[in-house]
Formats: sequence, structure tokens, C-alpha cells
Amino acid sequence: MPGSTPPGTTPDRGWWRGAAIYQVYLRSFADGNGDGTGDLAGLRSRLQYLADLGVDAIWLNPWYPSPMADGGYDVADYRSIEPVFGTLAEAEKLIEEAHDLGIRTIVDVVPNHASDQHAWFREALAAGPGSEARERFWFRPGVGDGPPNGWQSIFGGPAWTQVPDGEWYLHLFAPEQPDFNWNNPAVREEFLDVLRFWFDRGVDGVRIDSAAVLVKDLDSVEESYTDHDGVHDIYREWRRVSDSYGGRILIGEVWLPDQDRFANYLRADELHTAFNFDFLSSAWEPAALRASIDLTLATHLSLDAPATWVLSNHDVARPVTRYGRAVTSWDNADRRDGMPSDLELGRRRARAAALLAMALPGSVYVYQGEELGLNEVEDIPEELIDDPMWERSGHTVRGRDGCRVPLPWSGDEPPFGYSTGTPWLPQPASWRDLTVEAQQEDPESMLRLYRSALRLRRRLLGDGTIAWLPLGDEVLAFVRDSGLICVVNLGSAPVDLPAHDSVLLASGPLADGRLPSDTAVWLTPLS
Ligand code: TEU
Repeated sequence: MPGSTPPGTTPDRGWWRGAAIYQVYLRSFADGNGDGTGDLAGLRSRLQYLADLGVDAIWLNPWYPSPMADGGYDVADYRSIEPVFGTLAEAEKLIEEAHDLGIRTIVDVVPNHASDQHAWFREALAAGPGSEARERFWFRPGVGDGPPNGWQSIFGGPAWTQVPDGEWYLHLFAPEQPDFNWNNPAVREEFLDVLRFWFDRGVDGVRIDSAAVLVKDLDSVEESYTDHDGVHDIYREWRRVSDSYGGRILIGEVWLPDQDRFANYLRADELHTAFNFDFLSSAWEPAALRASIDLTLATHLSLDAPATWVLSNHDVARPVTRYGRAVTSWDNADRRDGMPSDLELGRRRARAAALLAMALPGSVYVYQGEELGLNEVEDIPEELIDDPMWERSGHTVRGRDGCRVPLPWSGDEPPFGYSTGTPWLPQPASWRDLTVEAQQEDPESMLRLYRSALRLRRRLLGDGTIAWLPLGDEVLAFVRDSGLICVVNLGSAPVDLPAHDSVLLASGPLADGRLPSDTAVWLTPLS
């Protein structure tokens, strides 16, 4: 069905411009075979849930064969499916069944590094120094007894590991994730072919992992890998491939504080969209949020690229927990593990944040479990921690498992319908009140809020523009193209609503017609 257009999207300008995209962290979504790890069978059995939720597309984290040294971001074979998740035939069925429900599929491509079990890396190890096989990666002799330079891995520790013949190889992440040498035309050709492989199987888009760090300058003493100009040539080539299929999109994972540099990735012949981490990282404060929204819209408007609105993903603490902390902003370098959180407050704010994100112009991402209001799980026993950040940081950073705990679907106790076996990470008993089953019946639940909002959004929101309404420093209020008014109160006292016809949706109860603190509302205009 690629090429056809689900209801509510804009066929003329591209389906992605206003899409709601649901992130499936496959190994924690639903387990179909009882081994405790989510899989394609589990996802296929729950596709109707996603159709009922009202999303336009799903993005799946890497589903390829992988030793799972970094949750699948260590890819051993880019053209196949990890057996624990299923088979290529099942993946093709999933793509088709999702299309039948009006849901597009986006896969995750990891171009910066492979697994150390990838055929090319094994070949490189066997072939030895000076071989062509080593030229696909970054092998170098050391300096003295040490590595070629002092670069540090993003997960902690040195970015170089020595092999038995004495050479060292570069890995920006874990040692099990050797970096590709993108100066090598063979690497470039390989990935163009990987793109074609998945587009030929009907996928509608590609999420590009660590998109800004592919090109390196190893001669630099300073770490020199972020946002080299040369990376744009790569995406121009990728865009030519995606354009040759039509309707297939490229989404960049680009963490760059400088908006001008960020914007370069969204030029007309490069990526279609990129994740808005500025918004995700913003504190729950009116001035900060407004500044982030203004900056985002200004950046994207000048390029005619649609903005994206992201509140969470598999790398960051759950919004319910984040927004209940004394410090509500996000910082990858300071994850604030264990900082106390008022979850009731956090949940109220996360509900309001969802209505804000979904009302803004562009596409919106929903990370699985966000629609259930799940909190970060902060008490995973140390012996079960799987994230390589834990080991690499010398047990000082617990890492990202707390937002990757398997979903609660039904019942009163773990595994909450997720699996018939033991989930790969333990679920908190308190999630009994947050199962899909429990929330389905409760009109006040987070799930029902997301369902209603996504439905209204399809009809009235998505791509377009905003006009701010002046309702004071502590209130974010704007009108959308359809006339819908969104008001979010970030102050401590209730505020009056602007003139309106009716209340379409509210993130919490109004107080005598006024909008309480940490609450958002969608209004129809006076007719
Ligand atoms: O993440 C890239 C990245 O640099 C960060 O999101 C990083 O995980 C975070 O800063 C750690 O604090 C991507 C994936 O989203 C992530 O899950 C992978 O681990 C990483 O690439 C390596 O493939």
C-alpha cells in the first residue's frame, strides 16, 4: 500500500508531515512465544491496538540479528531478522498487515557501527593489518602502549579497543560496536543497498541511528566526529534512493544543540525530518517551552520541513518521572537517576505535555508505554541491568533499562499479559493499575486521553502553522489552522480560558470553568 494515504494526512505534501508515529521497542512490546522477549508474533497480534490508538506509522528499533550488546544497535546482518524476534517472512507479513490497517512501517538503520559479529568485522580481524577488509573500519596502530588517540566512548571508557595483532579499532559506543569507515566507497555502496533492500520490502521510512557522527577526523587530537560537513553528501545519496521509490522517508537521530547545524540535515535534498530533542530536553517551564517551540518553528519554516515533537524514546527517562522531579529538563550527560519524583504531579504534567505536543504543527512521536503513562523503573536489580552504559561507566550510570521495561497489557500481576514466560526485565507490581485492560475502561485514563487526542489530531491538527495568543507569561496558548485553540497552564494558579465555543478535550478536570495548574485544553473557536 505504499503511496496510498491514510485519512487525515496530507497527500499533496507528504504523509509524514503531520503523522503520528508510534515507536515500538520490539523486545518489550509483546511476547508471542513465551521466551520473555517481545517479538514479531507479539506485535502482529497487537496491531489492532495500534490502529485503535490512531497512529499513522510505527517505527521499530533494530530488529536484525544481533548479539544484543546494545539492545540490537549492534547489527550483525542488515538484511535479516534476529531469530529471537522472528523471521524475514514474518517481518514482510507485518509490513503488509500494518498497511492493511492504514499503518506505515519505519525501520531503524544503524550506519555508524556494526556488531563485532558482523561478517565484515570478522573478516577484518582475520585478514590482519593493512588489508582491504580492515579499511571498512577504523583500524590504527597504537601510540606507545596506548590507543591511537584519547577519544572516549559515548558509553564511557576509551573509544579504542586493541586486537591480538596489536592494532586498535574505533568504537564510539561499546567495544562490540566497531565504527564503519565512511570514507570507504564500499561502505557507502553497502548502505545504499541496505536501503533498497528494505524499501523493496515495503517499508515506508528509515530512522537513521546516530546520524550526525558518521564522518571522523582521526588526525584531530580533540574528539572530532560530530557533524562534519561530509556527512551531508551521504544523506544526499540516501535521499536519491528514497526519492526513487516515492513516499519513503528518512528520519535523522540528530542530537545537535546548534539549530543552524541541525537545520542543515533538513535541506530539501537531504533528510525529510529529524527528532526534536530540543523540545524533549526542555524543562516543564513556560519560557523554556515557548522558546523551544519558537526556535523549532523558525528553523523548520525557513526550510519548509515539518517539525517533529518528541517527549520520549528508548534512551531517555519516562516523562512521568522526569516531569515529577525538582529538575524537569533532560540531559544525556546527567540522567538524574534516582532523583526523587512526585509521580502524581509528573503524570498530570505528562498529560498536559501530550496535548501540547500533539497540537503543535508537524509530526508527533509516541514511545510505547507513553500512552499508558508508565513511569521510569528505577529499582531494576543490578544483576539484571542489561544496558552497556552500566558496565562501561564502572557501575556509576544505571543507563536506559528503566524506560525499556515490557508493557503491561492485562491482569493484576506481572507479566501482565505481556508474555507467558518471565519478562527479560521485571515489571513493577504497581503497573496493575496501568495495564491496557485497566485503562481501556477508564474514561479518565492516559490511554483514553491519547486515543481521543490522536483521533482529533487526525482531523484538526498535524501539519501547518500556529498563531500565539497572549494569555500571560505562564500560559502557552495558540490557534491552529483549523481554528482549534490549545491552552496549557504552566503557572501555579488556575487561569481563565480564552473565548471559545466548546471544550474538545482536557488533560484534567477544569475548576469552575477555569484551567488549573499543569493542565492543557483543546477548544473550538467561537462560531
Ligand atoms: O543513540 C545515540 C546517542 O548518542 C544517544 O542517544 C545515546 O544513547 C545516549 O546519549 C546515551 O546517554 C542511538 C540509539 O538511540 C541508542 O539506543 C544506541 O545505544 C546508540 O545510538 C548506539 O547505536
